[in-house]
Amino acid sequence: MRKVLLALGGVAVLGVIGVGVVAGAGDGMLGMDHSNAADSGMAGMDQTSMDMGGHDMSPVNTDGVPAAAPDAQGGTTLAFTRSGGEKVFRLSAAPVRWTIGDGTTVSALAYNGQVPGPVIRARVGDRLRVEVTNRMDEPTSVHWHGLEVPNAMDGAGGITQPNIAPGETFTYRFRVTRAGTYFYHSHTEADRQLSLGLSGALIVADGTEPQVAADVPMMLGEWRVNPDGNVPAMDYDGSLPNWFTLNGKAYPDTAGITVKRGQRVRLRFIGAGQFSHPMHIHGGPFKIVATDGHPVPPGAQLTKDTVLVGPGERYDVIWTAIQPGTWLVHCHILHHTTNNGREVKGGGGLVTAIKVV
Ligand SMILES: [Cu+2]
Repeated sequence: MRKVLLALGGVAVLGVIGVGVVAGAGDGMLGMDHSNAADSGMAGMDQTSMDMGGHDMSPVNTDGVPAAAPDAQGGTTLAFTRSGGEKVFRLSAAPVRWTIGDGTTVSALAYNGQVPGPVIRARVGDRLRVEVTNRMDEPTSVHWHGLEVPNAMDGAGGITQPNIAPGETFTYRFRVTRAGTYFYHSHTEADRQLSLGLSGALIVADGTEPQVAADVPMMLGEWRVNPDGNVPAMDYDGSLPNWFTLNGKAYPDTAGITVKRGQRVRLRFIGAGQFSHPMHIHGGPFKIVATDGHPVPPGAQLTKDTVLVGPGERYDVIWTAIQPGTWLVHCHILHHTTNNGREVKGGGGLVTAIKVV
């Protein structure tokens, strides 16, 4: 609710520039005091649409929901069966109590009980059938971010399909036409559901990818953990994230990577949350070989040591292990390398390491 007010306030300011700016400053909008904005009765606000906006900030109800094992990993490869020329995958969305690490457990929404959801791996030309069952008490849908699918399969809840009601199953069918790094996520109350864990990587291969010793999807995400529980992390006061996760875990509980000197690592950074993360690798540069699922021609590949990964973006980078040692991979917004504001064993949050032996 509060976020909707902020957004509408912004529209009003933009729409009536002279008056809007003065009114905004005067009524506390610039100070982000949303209560004042509500009281001021900003022009153009539609109470009904605000209610329908329904940015539900409540924690996930996990009463009676078993906790995943503290060392359970998200992003495991999703098994499939074959039927009628299709690869059949099954996703089930349900609440889970998920340990993000460093002794902290959140109430999350998860696909197949893990955060992030399992990785769907496919090959160009595959026909996919993904059966999505909603085991939550709120409606949902699944969007295939970056894939070119028929409109009716696009998963924009309430736009291209009715939402999947609690207890129901919806079947998505489409053919994958391009190799690359994609992800799937809820597109119903996405502000809430994606922030609370409903996303997973989708990797399409065509056999022409550069060969590497380790190929690692890295889903970047954020959490707002309060003393009495957690709520969706969003970009406004009161809900700013204080925990940051790489594939559903905060350092020192993030999974590391081990390769030999001279070998190459492909990291597939996926901006799965609502914040931007400049991802930096120690120990040598990397090449950006693909962006948003599109290969970068060799002559255009930037050599860098930091890449800013915004929400929704994917960057595939290839890093070569030049020297032995433990080389950090981390976000360079260093607040994002803390756990609730503190460092543990040299970092927190969006930190992992490549060990070169
Ligand atoms: Cu960051």
